[in-house]
Amino acid sequence: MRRTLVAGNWKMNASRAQTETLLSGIRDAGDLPCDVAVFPPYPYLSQAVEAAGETVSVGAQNCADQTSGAYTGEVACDMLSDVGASMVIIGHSERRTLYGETDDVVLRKTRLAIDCGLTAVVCVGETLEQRKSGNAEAVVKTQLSLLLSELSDTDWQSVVIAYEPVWAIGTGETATPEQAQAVHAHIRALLAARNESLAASTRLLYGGSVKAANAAELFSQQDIDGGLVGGASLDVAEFLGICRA
Ligand code: G2H
Repeated sequence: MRRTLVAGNWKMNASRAQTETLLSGIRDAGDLPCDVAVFPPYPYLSQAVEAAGETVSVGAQNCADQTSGAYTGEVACDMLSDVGASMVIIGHSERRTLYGETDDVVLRKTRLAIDCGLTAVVCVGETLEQRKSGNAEAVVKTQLSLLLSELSDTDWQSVVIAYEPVWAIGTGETATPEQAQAVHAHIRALLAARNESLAASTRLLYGGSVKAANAAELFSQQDIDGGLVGGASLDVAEFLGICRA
């Protein structure tokens, strides 16, 4: 019942020309055996929405935790909806680490995204130090706890969770399928403790150096429903290879 989702997080990369190249490449690939989404930087969202056609979803990499007003440099969720975006990444580890996003901020942004009709792709994951000290699952549980206590079952229908171990992001080091599956199973169990059908329907993506060469093994794990792909989403052939995995 959970269709695989492959989502390309372009981070602070691309240009108008690259946006066109990447999206025409995905479009020209025709039917893919999964849902596909791309997350370009803000300036290219409208262009991406136009170029994406019906089958590729477009989302932003971040949103404001306010609705409007004197917040210089911020972009509100209803602006994202207004330009045709349908998804938004929230709480990526780069935002948590570099811009101080807390679990409170993540909850506020997720709430606003859902209220604006967006699907929130909420990222969680532990650092290497936390993994080495045996706390990976506890860290993820803490990062999810506000969402589990504050969002309604209906809200959860608009949430995708991306598990991204910080030590595997952009490092070329990927969690083994077994390591990733263990944390995904833990996340699904947390959801099940709240509501079994929520656990069965919520998509859990793995992120962290996903490539065409490792995607099939990761995606074949029982609780991994696709990937949030960074570096490899900037190369059409590689990204399509992941989609076909
Ligand atoms: C993790 C991922 C995409 P990469 O941040 O969100 O990036 O695939 O480059 O590790």
